[in-house]
Amino acid sequence: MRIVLLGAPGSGKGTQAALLKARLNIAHISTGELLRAAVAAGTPLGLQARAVMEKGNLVSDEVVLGMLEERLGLPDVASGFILDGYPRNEAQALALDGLLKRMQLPLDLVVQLDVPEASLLARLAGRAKAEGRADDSPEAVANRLHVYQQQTAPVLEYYARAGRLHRVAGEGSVDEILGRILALT
Ligand code: B4P
Repeated sequence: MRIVLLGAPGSGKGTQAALLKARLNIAHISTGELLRAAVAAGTPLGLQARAVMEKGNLVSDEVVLGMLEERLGLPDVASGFILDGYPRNEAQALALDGLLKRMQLPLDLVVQLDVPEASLLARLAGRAKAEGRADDSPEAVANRLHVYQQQTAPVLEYYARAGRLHRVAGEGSVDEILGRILALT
């Protein structure tokens, strides 16, 4: 099973992807996690990405695509994957279609976690307190939501136009939401 999980910052993508990985025994590929790992390791890519991420902006398409292509080449992808945090703009959606076609890995499911903005703000404020992630500051969160509306909302349209988008209500208990996604698999 190959799944793309879309949703605004704080919509629960990371949370649900971890559960889907365990339930479906497939790889969890989070571009945000891959970038945070590069930042923590201080690689050249990480040094470049750090300032961009702290402001809540998107890292360049070229960098993220290269990172994703490398990740999709690892053996665990053979059992399937959940892609969490990619694509984030229309260019990335087109690049993903091209990449997966070339790799002969067609998608089975595209899911959007739908969460009202007030809940997103409350969740991210909670995580800022609990984890202190640099991009959960109020300024960065406001920018991330703006970037989502401007750049990522067209990705939803892209998949909806092709009749491939499944919307799932992203409020309720984590298990309830997991059940809604699993019902689509
Ligand atoms: P991400 O790591 O993708 O971060 P995110 O959008 O905030 O989602 P996240 O997975 O963390 O939140 P979640 O909803 O799980 O991206 C971070 C940055 O990396 C981006 O801003 C960008 O700079 C860069 N980046 C990543 N991908 C990129 C790409 N493709 N191109 C360019 N740049 C890229 O969880 C949020 C909170 O909600 C948690 O505290 C969780 O516990 C809570 N929560 C989850 N489910 C809940 C529920 N049902 N009820 C209540 N709370 C819940």
